[in-house]
Amino acid sequence: MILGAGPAGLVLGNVLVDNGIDCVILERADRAHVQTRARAGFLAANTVRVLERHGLADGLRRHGHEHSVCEFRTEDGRFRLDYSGLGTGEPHTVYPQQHLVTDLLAHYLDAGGRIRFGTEAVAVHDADTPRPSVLAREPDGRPVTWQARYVAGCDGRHGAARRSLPPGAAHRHHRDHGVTWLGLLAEAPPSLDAVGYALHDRGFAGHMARTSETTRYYLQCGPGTTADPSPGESPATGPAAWPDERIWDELALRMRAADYGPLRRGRILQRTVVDLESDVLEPLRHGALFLVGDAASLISPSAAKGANLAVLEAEILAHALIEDVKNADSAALDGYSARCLAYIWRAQEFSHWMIRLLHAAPGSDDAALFENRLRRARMDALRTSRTRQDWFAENYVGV
Ligand code: RFL
Repeated sequence: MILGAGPAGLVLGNVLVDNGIDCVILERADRAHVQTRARAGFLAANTVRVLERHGLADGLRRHGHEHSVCEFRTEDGRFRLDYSGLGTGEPHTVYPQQHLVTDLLAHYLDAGGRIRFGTEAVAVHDADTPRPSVLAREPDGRPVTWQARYVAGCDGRHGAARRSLPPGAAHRHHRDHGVTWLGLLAEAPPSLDAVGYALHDRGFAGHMARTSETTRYYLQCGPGTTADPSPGESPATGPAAWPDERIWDELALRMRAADYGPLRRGRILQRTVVDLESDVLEPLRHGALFLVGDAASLISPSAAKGANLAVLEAEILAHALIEDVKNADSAALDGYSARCLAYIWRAQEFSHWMIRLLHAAPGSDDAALFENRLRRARMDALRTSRTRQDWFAENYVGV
């Protein structure tokens, strides 16, 4: 039984079904919602290899495009890194997550995979007994209980899998990085041929291509900012504080458009408030319940790792389940948690480094001044040291 039809659940479902293992996916949302939820877009080279290995990469090969340059804009000027010529020499593939999910779903259904849309998992019961089960709510609200030999919790950070862990079953590592971004999707072509990272006294701004007609932008904003209207919200932090015009003016200022070229403006299609947080559960297994993707660990989008980890972990779990079910060999299942956590902590470490590269420490006391001098030196090393650039490229494009 798989909870959730995001990248993790669908990669897992596809590999299992293609290997003759029966499974059912329970997905809370309807199909249209799942196929239009815009989130990630930068796929690491290893993610593309995983998808290719399982015949899941046709769409991204046809419609995705390679991307390999990032541009940093700071008070000291700008510099570009072509990371496909550094580190492991690999580019990203840009392919919107909702298109990937659409492809994965089509492949899964074509292969005879079973999925229940509009069905919310409520709780996983008896995961540490020989008879685990999932209590779910059908689209008409009726409760239903599914028996399963194994349950893969691919239902994200707020899903039933995490909630069902009994106290003490896992340690939760949590870090709030104290930075908030307004995540924006603009109906506008990309404004530069690179991922743009702009550091400015007023805060961070980021630019990431999605398609020829849409671009994702990030704007560091004040803590407490909200994207949806709420009763009693403050005019300074509510969505009304961020009309399209203010967003574009602020992006242009922080990205130094006057010096480096104008931004191509358009309608803002989506505003999401993203608090930069890290959250890792350890271990990722409780009896028959396995945590995968965002359910296992949450990572800030500063280094674009979340969807990539989800795909990687799903493949690792799929192979382990196949070994167990077909060959009665449970060694890989026993090693699932430790193996994935090694990747997760590497990604967390790099993401943490990126956060400290891209954001000024708040305040003007000695500690903040010291941190900000370190940040400037970090950027300077990235600008001038080939060794540091190789390290950056390897971690930026890898998982
Ligand atoms: P998902 O994609 O959240 O899918 C979980 C699915 O589970 C369903 N669900 C339930 N179903 C049944 N019962 C329940 N109780 C359920 N509760 C939830 C949900 O409806 C959903 O369909 O998790 P998954 O598969 O682990 O995939 C993780 C990725 O989606 C996530 O890490 C990335 O989107 C993060 N991320 C990025 N990652 C990258 O690798 N590269 C990027 O460029 C990138 N950009 C981003 C991002 C995340 C963003 N947000 C959402 C903060 C940009 C943004 C703005």
